[in-house]
Amino acid sequence: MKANEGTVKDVSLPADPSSLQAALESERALVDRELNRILPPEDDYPTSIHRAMRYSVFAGGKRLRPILCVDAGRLFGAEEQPLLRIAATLELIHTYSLIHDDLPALDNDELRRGKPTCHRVFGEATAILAGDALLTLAFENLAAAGPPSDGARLRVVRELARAIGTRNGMLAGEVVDLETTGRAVDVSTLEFIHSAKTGALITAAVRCGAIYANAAESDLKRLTAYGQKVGLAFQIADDLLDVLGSREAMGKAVGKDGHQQKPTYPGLYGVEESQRIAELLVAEASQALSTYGERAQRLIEIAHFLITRRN
Ligand code: GRG
Repeated sequence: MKANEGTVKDVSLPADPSSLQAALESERALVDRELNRILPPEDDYPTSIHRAMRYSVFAGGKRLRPILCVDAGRLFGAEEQPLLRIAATLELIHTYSLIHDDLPALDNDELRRGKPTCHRVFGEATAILAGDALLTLAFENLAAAGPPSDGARLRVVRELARAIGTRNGMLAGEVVDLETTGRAVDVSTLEFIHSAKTGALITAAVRCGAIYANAAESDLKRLTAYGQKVGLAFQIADDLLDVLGSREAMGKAVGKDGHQQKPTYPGLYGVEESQRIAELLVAEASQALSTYGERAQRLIEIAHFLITRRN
């Protein structure tokens, strides 16, 4: 993102925030029902790992990645139930990354989603295994028989594996984040960290919904632009919340980026300019979907919500 780019005219105003909240709540409930269906019951042997997996998945969470996947799939007329299966998979992967990110060897956090972190409740060894198990279950779930078609499913598997891997994916972002902590970084390194660590999975979420719906390459290109811009804006908002938010609202420690000397947008640009960049990215993301008109309204509203959220 170039901070000095011109302003892009927004294509759509966000609708009434309370109606968006209601819609997000109902989509969240659908995702939770699917997660409950997919996850092994707590009393399945060996129970300790199944309890830990369920504890972290159902500790809360906005379910943004699944919701983005569902809304992108709906834009191209996908059927709901198989779409939910892919959407739930995204949340399994996201929760794995949070459990591992919170471990003593990484961020060493005690609170996540307003509750004690997985390793604080179940011990470090079980938390590592619970993260591994969620990641494994995610791909088992995708590969399971049933719709979407084999071709679409294979594309989704590849898309997700790449999004969380070491070449521009989540792991790449995490590694560069670790290696640059405490050091001055330039804008392009910071943009790489944020886009890979957070943006890649968000971009994959919208792309997977569209791939499942058999969207054309030109549509995928537009959704990729939307996902990349929204993903970066989301992480900038996360950086800002670490400075401006509260532990109560966030459900996790705040102010840690500064203490750990992590590279962040507010650290590099200051608060106001970071807010401006996030807003510009959201306007550009909305613009990328302008060709769909009203049909893309929900995705545009979500993009706005992501940078105005309180947690
Ligand atoms: C294999 C050791 C090992 C690590 C896995 C940890 C990791 C790789 C990647 C970290 C990725 C990460 C935690 C990025 C931060 C993204 C972020 C802003 C998370 C918060 O997302 P929200 O706000 O959270 O959607 P909720 O709780 O609402 O789901």
